[in-house]
Amino acid sequence: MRSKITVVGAGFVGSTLVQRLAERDYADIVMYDIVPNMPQGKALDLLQAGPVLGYDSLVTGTNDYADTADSDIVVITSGFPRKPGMSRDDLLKKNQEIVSQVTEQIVRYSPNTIIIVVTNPLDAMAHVALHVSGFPRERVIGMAGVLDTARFRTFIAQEVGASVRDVQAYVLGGHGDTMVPLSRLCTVAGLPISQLIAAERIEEIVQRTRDGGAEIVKLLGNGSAYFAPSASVLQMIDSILLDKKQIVPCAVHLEGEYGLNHLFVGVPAQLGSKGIEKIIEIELTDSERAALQKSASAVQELVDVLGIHN
Ligand code: A3D
Repeated sequence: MRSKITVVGAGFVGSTLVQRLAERDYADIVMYDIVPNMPQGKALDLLQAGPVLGYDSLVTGTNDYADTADSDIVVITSGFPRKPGMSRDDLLKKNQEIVSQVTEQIVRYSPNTIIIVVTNPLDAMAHVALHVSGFPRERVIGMAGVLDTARFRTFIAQEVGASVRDVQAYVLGGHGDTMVPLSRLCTVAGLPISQLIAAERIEEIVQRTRDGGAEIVKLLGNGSAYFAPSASVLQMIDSILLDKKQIVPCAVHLEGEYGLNHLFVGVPAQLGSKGIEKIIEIELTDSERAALQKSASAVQELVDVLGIHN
């Protein structure tokens, strides 16, 4: 039987993700949105690309959660995107309500699914999904680190004129201004970037990475990034569905790892058919640890506003 993936929210990130998934040709996909008819229209359009591109993925659009039943993976992209001048924090309460409602319905129809959260503010919304679902932490994962790391890798590759494939990096911490790009461990074909790029320039690239989402929001004028975010979710789904056991940075509910407790923070995790199969603890320097702690505190502030205690 083919795998089944549900994408909740048929907006920019959701529909671009469904397109990428359909083209993978390894699962049937259900696209849910509250807007009547819109997901059905997008699904039909994507279905009709199948004969041209050669995929058989069945893409269904719906406004009825019953159609999402028995999904192997559910991705939550529903919510309000960040507008210019709006901080991720502004979105908090609005999106908490949406993510709570969506999670209740997902759990009702797919009690064994793996949830990937994309809605911002990311770490806090992953917390909401974990809390409302009552799932073990292995089955609720936030997407942010793959994207933040991709941004860092893009800028490093451009700086040294290398292939993005040769650039390895990790960005840890919450998905926000306090994220922690680990420049010490960033390499180009195995060479530490400290041997290739001046320290001040690395700092500038780190800052541009931190502001990566805002830079695009400003340019677009309306809405936020979706090509790279959807590609980042796809990488996580690939690893889960194909049991590739890739180690990628993602938001995980930490229970003591990195000295942090009961909080979603971006760390490297191994993704396989069971969801999060292992959390990788990188040995950090004192300053990196302090930066991660600062980032975790920023996430904690949001979680405190949510009023969730677990
Ligand atoms: P957008 O194009 O507005 O799509 C959101 C969709 O959600 C719309 O089609 C809405 O109709 C739908 N929606 C609203 N409420 C509900 C509901 N209750 N049930 C089902 N669907 C609903 O936004 P987008 O696709 O650009 O972004 C979606 C979310 O992802 C936003 O919260 C973004 O901030 C977030 N995002 C996160 C990242 C990360 O790296 C974490 C990157 C990009 C976007």
